[in-house]
This record gives sequence, C-alpha cells and structure tokens, in this order.
Amino acid sequence: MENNRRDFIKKSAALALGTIAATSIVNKTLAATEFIEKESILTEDVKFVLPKLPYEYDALEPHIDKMTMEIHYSKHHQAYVDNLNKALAAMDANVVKNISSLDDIFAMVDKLPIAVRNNAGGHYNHTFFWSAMKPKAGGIPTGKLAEAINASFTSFEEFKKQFTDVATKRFGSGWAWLVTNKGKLSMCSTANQDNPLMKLDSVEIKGTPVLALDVWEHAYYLKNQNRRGDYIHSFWNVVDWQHADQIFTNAK
Ligand code: MN3
Repeated sequence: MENNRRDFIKKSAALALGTIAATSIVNKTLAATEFIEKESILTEDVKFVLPKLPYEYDALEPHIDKMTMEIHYSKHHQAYVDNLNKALAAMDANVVKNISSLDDIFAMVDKLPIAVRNNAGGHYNHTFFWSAMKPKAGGIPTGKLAEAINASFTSFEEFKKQFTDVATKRFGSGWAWLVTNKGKLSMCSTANQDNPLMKLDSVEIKGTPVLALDVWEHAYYLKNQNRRGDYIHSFWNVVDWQHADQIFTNAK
C-alpha cells in the first residue's frame, strides 16, 4: 500500500514535469481509455496534466505542418487541460471527490457543468488524436482491425470514403470517429468536444474510439485555410494503423 502510494506520487510528479518518455505513448498496447488514464491523469489534488507529445512538432510534415502542431498542442490542448482543472476547482468538492479519471467524468457528464464537459472532452480527444498519428505512417490497416474494416465496410477504400464523408459533413467544429462496441465497428461525428465515451443522448454512437479526426478549423486553417477536404486527405498519410489495431484488439 505504502509502496503503491509512493509510486503514484512519483509517477504524478514525472507526469507534471513532462518527463515520461515519448515512446511510452507511442508503444501503448492498452485500450484507449486505459491509455488515457495512464498518460494524462492525475495528481493527488485532482489536477489533469498535459501529456508529452509522442513526436516532434515537425514530425508529421509535410502532411500536417509544424506551426499547426505547435499551436494545436501547446496552446489549444494546454488550454483544455487548464480550463478543465479550473472548472473542477470551481465545483462542489463532494462531487469532485468521486472523480478520479476522465472515464468518471464521461459517465456522469450530463450532470456536470458544461465547462467540464467541453474541456474534459477536449483533453481526452486531443490526447487520443496525437496517439492516433505517427510519422511515416498511413498505408493500410493491419491485423484484426483490417479484417473488421473489410467485414463492416466491404473494403478499406469504401471505409475511407465513408469516414471522409462523415468528417466532411460535420457542420462547424467537431470530430469524426471510428468506434468499436463489442467488436462491432461503426463511425460517427460529434459536435464540439463531445466523444463516443460520453453518456449523452446527442452522442449517437457510443463505444471505444479506435480512430479520431479533429475537424475544428484550428486543426487545419494555417495550412489548408478553408479546405477541410485537403486536410482529411493528408490525415490518411499519418494514421498509425498499428496503434488503432492494438486499441481495437484490446477493447472489451
Ligand atoms: Mn483541436
């Protein structure tokens, strides 16, 4: 017990200082929610911290540019983390004491302040998104996920077409998702920073995210301006299919 506590504090301190090795995120074989709990949580006083980006800002060039990555991660994602901590600090301590993970927040998100919903979503979604991409990646899906994509969408090309369509048609700011629920794949989009883990009527498809694409303008405007289609096209060159397959294979 005492050792666990010491390890927890040590790990929290390491997270706060951002000293966790980049490869520890890239090499995760855990389901998405477990990954988030291990990498982006929690000091003793319920403070969320910004996890280290698993690659350099320019690592996804030329598909996703350095300046977009730098601002997206160090300004936007950081702001979601800071504002989540502020929103939790402003809440009733008796409610906050029952929250020890993003999962806890998503499970009762309909009863929490909108600032917690938006910023917890922003924190999870971006952490997930960074890990869904990798330099010199792209190509075609692998493993069990490849089989499931072919079974659900007839072919990878057809899957890409449908996912692109979902991402293109999301009006305004939001996300496109590939989701697994008891081994069944489906896709959807969500508004703002909502995601498929949130217990909300407005989230049509619920389950474990396997792949995510941020379609907020801040994700592409510097490089692609209003051309969301060009950005979605670029995304396919940086998808880490091995990581997506690991999440799919490990999901319950
Ligand atoms: Mn974003």
